[in-house]
Amino acid sequence: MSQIANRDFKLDAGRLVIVSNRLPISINQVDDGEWEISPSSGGLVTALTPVLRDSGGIWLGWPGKLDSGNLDELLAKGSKGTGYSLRSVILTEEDINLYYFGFSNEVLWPLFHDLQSRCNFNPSYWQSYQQVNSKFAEAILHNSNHDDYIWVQDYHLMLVAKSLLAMGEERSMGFFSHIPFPSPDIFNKLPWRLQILKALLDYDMIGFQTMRDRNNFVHCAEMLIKGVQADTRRQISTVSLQGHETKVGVFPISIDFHDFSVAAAETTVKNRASELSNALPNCKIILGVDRLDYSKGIPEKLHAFEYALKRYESLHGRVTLIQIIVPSRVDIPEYVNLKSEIEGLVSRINGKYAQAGWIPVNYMFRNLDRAELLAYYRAAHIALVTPLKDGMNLVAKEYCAANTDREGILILSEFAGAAAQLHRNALMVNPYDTEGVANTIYHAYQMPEKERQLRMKRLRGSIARRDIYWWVNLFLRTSETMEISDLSKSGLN
Ligand code: GDG
Repeated sequence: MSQIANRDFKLDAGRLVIVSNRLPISINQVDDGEWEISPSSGGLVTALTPVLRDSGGIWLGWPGKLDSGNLDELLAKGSKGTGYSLRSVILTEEDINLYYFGFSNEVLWPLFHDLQSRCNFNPSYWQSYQQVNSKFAEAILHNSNHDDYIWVQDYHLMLVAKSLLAMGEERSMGFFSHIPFPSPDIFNKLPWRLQILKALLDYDMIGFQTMRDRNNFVHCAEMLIKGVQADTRRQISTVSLQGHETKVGVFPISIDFHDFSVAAAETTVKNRASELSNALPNCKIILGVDRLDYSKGIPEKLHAFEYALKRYESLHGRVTLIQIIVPSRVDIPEYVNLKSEIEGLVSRINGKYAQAGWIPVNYMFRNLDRAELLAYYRAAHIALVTPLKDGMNLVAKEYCAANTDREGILILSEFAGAAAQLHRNALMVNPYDTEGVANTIYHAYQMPEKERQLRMKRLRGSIARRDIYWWVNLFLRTSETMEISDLSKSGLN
């Protein structure tokens, strides 16, 4: 299987140092006041673990809000058995408010998702963003040496390479952007656009999720920075400024396909999926799983579902939308308003269309455990993944991986990064087109088994070939010495 072949990467020399806003751990205070720590178990952590372990690597980030005198001891416990160590960057309450909630989530997040009217360009956020990026650079300086490869994750930390250089230090550094990169028209609105672009060019390599993002970045650099030279003729572009060359490539992130597929096939998950289906007799399940975020297009999805019920009476009593929303950033007023808007829409739809024995929208606002999530994926006839803009969207890939009986249909927004890879076999929609999404729901509802199976088989094949291990290997290999000819063999094009 290709996913096994994807697991064989080793760094040539030095250690791998992963840097992210949060450490991959969860910390809870138990009844007696003691802190309990456990490693997180996402696909990214699983895929990075072998390379981190083989190189004796380090993961560096903010441990979260905790008040423990024994942080080092706690972190040693948290990484026990993983083969790598955890190092903390301590952030104050003010850092979190200004750098994280402020600059990262009220400036960069909305702007990079093309939602500039939601931005709050508060200058004190920018000050804090610079200071916190310097804190991360200092932590890298103290915890790494010249042979190490430093891989920085995501939009919270775009200035880290620059901050390190300002300290007179150099490291080999790569950056991966999990979120989209906007077009020049939108990026230009950022008051600190030049500083951010130039700082990104201090990395040796930058990875984006899609060609769209990479092209946007290169266009922004060419338009805004005097003296920049870009070469985009090859799979991996280069952007040079004042003698420093940055490789810029496309590395679509993925999931541990094999693991999802095997876990979804377990008897307990299968039985739970049957229970969920049996609880809704004669009904096809349409599933939405989204973090509470305005970029995910949840109200737009509900409008489209409502429109489908209005236009196609034959759907009444025959489909149920199960919408799972994972609580997120609930300290930000915009997210609280979004939650109220969603709840208002759910109650309007149910108030209008519910009949004895049938509720059109089943709404959950909570975290499900993994087995329960897999059971929902398995039970769903249709997944409705309609972000207004998304770096990738892993839910789309997870749904397919869990669909071991190949019966399901993926309806996917053309503005999700995943669309670049999955558009041929998913049903593609424009999430702003209420009528179009409603028609696609009806089309999916009626799709014959043979077509469903063929589409799902192809979706699964393409996700299995380019799983999370493929992603880690491709990024790290490219950052070392990989030649362009090798890249085409790796299936990026
Ligand atoms: C950012 C980018 C990019 C969801 N509900 C539950 C649950 N989840 C898990 C899913 C999935 C993850 O959360 C959501 O990932 P997404 O990719 O959909 O979205 P973001 O959180 O916005 O992630 C995104 C990603 O980074 C990676 O680069 O794809 O575009 O925005 O893995 O499974 N997990 C559990 N219970 C739930 O109820 N256990």
